[in-house]
Amino acid sequence: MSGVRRLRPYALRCEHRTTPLGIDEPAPRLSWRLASGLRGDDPVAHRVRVAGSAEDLDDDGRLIWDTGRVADRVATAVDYAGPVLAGLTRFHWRVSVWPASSGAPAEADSWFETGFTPADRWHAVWIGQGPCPVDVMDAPTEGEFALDDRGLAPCPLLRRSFTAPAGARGRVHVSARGLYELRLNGERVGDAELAPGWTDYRHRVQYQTYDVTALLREGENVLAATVADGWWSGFVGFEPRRAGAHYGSAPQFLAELRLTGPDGDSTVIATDGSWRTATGTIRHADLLMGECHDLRYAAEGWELPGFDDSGWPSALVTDTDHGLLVAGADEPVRAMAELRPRSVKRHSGGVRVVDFGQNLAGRLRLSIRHLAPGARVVIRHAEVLDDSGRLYTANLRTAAATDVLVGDGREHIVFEPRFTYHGFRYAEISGLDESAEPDVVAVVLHSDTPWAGEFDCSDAGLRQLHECVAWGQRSNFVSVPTDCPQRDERLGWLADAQVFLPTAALNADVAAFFTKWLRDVDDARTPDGGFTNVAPRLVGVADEGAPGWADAGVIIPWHLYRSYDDPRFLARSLDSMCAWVDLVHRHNPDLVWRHRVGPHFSDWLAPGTPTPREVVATAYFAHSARLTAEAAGVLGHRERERRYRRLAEDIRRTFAERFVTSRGPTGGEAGGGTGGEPVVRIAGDTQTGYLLALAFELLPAGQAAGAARRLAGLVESAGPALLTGFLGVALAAPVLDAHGRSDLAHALLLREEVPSWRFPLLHGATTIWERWDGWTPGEGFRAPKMNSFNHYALGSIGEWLYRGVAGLDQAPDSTGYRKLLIRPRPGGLGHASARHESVRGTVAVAWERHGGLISLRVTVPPGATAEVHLPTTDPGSVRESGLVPGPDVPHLTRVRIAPGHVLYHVGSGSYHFTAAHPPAEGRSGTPGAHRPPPSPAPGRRAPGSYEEDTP
Ligand code: RAM
Repeated sequence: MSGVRRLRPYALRCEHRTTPLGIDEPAPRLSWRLASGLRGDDPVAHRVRVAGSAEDLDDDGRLIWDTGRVADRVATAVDYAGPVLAGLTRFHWRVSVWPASSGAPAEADSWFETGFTPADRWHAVWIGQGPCPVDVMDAPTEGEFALDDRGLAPCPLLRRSFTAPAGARGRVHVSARGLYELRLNGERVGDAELAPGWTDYRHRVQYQTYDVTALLREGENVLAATVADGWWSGFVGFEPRRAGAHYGSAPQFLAELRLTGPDGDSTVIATDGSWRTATGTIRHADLLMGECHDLRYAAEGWELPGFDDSGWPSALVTDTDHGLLVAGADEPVRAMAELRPRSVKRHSGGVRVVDFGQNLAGRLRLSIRHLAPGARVVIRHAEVLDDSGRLYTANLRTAAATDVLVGDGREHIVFEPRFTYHGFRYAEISGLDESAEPDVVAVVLHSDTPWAGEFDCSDAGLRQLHECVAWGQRSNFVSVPTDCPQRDERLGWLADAQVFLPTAALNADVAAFFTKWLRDVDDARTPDGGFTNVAPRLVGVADEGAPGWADAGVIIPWHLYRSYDDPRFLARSLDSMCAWVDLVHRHNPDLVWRHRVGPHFSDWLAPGTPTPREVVATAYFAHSARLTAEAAGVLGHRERERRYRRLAEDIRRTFAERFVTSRGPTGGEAGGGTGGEPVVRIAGDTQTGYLLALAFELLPAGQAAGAARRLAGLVESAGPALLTGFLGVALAAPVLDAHGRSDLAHALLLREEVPSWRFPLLHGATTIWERWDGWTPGEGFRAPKMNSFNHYALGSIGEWLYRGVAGLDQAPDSTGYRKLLIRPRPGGLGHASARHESVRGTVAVAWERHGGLISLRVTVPPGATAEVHLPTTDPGSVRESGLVPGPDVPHLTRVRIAPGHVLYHVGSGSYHFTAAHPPAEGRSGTPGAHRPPPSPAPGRRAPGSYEEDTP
């Protein structure tokens, strides 16, 4: 077996992040994944040690915490439970994992650094510019883009110099009320964009910690910050009565640099009234409106030592409170990829329209030569073009999404806005030299959620659908999960997030991202205990949580717990979950949820007959009550578990009494009972009504099959097509599949007319549209007031590509992929494969049909098991790695033979099954406008490239 790698831990994480700085969780979770090249190479024990240095990990006498050897076959994480961790300190840790086979454990080391603890005192205070910054303002000229009218102000610059000894080490802790970019001696500190990220700044403000040792020099050093309005004081959302300045009126900054000299002496350089301030080239920067750089205002060298700032006024100390500062719990937004133009079209007046071939969230980087003093380059952004090939921007509503560069005559400029982002595929650039070829890239920005999923199959359309879903995720995970990245909205809508989470958590590791956002969800809660519709909460956007929206406060922690095997998602949310269910109950004692429904969005944007609102609401009420009971059960809160289980049961019964009728058994009618089954009808008789009732298991015993038949009938008679909106669509394929109609789920995926997923793809979509019919050949663009071409909600189908088409799933009672469920639904496809980097290790499935055989490859991580449903019509034909699977094949047991498949139970490791299988029927490829994904610029990771530390 030489060359085969044995059991080993990899991908060590602290709080779901790789070597994070600034952990302020007192009991951080330390986790690892497992890999092995052998079958059944499972762990039997683990040990975690924590020490103050890497060397100390080897010395048991110097450990800070030691779990000792813990006999455990499944755990891949521990929550630190040693002595209180000192703040602002690096801790090293080691995990040792013992395999069953031999005595020696496999080990891996990592580290994390703590942030401020209650025992650590901040020295920094909040600073900003005085109320009347000395500034010069040009009057807008005729025809110019006059964003000044919107009250946007130049970005404050803040600087302070200090001296450092040779060999000093430094950590800087940085935050802003607004957005910041910090430089040390002219070099960028860290690579976070749009930091410190969006939270409800009335409740908490994140700070980030950076290691700046490499940027320090002996002698004079300069900390130089630029701050911008961002979510703090800029435009956010769509509410005209409160379009901007939601939290404050001007940005503020806070930073604390802790220097440790070679002799161990420490010095603190912190923001205070001694910092100097001015304004410079950035004349305004706003998330929705865009950014303007006027190089004529450049204060050359202001970020470098030696600059004379004696003429700059002192910064104003705006606040000395540190109570709301928290360490950032997520990885920040970063520039994750760069795309080069696919085409550049010239229009009159030297205007170019650049097509990047991909709808995305980000901004341009433009390299420009010879821009005369006062000459302006204007960049506008759009997702789509109109019939004349010009930008269609009506759907951006009030978001100007316009960046401007004003030249000062210098020879070469690289222009990239720093405090804005746009949702776009196309950019219109005007003001460039007629003859110049624009040297431009699109910089893709999103929260750095390590990519953790791959999906492939023989159908180009489904591959493209997966890509569109993935790009929708990238474009909308920007500090918070937003609905869309382009118009004046970009809000953390709760329903959009809950329907998309199952897809998102397969595509990427979103554990840290959602850890942070669940705090926003919690901060947003109304005084009476209600979850809201958006988080962070925004004045002017209806607070009162709607059914399916507010319920995300219950659904999301539950799904995260299942995906990441981290019960703290539930522990942190349980009280709020209970409060939410109690609140709905209080207002609706008869258990039909019709009061305190907020704006009741219902099955948002569903075509066709609306589902009765009480059906939607009451189904969600039952679901939330049940998940709350489950969560209480996991956490061992027996009394609560019983209470909410009883409530869930009562709501379920009420749902059935009020909304479900059952006649029969009869036969014959469309969608009705056959074979003695009752005819089941749910009030409103809509697809979504049946989907909710079936997905949330609300039907009395014996009625599910009848309801599923009716659902299938409704889907079939519509096309087959879905007539569902945001809530229903997420449930469609999983529910049809669970009731034996994976064929219909496949049929929906093949449909090319409105409403379908393929229709937009055939008309050039590169991300999922907000509306099934956002554009049609007959009608053109739909309602510009609400028509995004980059909305992930309808992309919730992405989950079924992994779980259904490829067959990569976990059992209903499994958490963190302990018990895999491998059950491909080939439909008419020739092959499909999926891979997911789970908290336990790599899970992979690949199946292929060829020459009357199906081949199924499965990878099960150490410590996990799998139920493998091998689709075959001939159980006798099954081979595993060429052998007849019998008692002599270890780690593999045949459980049963069922119609159409054989079920095996397998242990960890890789398996290769083959069996007789009818050849693929139907299409395995789709004609139409399918295109390869855009290629990244050299030197960048491919967008969504697989996480780096895979085994
Ligand atoms: C719109 C967006 C969002 C949705 C709400 C109800 O503003 O489409 O996605 O959740 O409405």
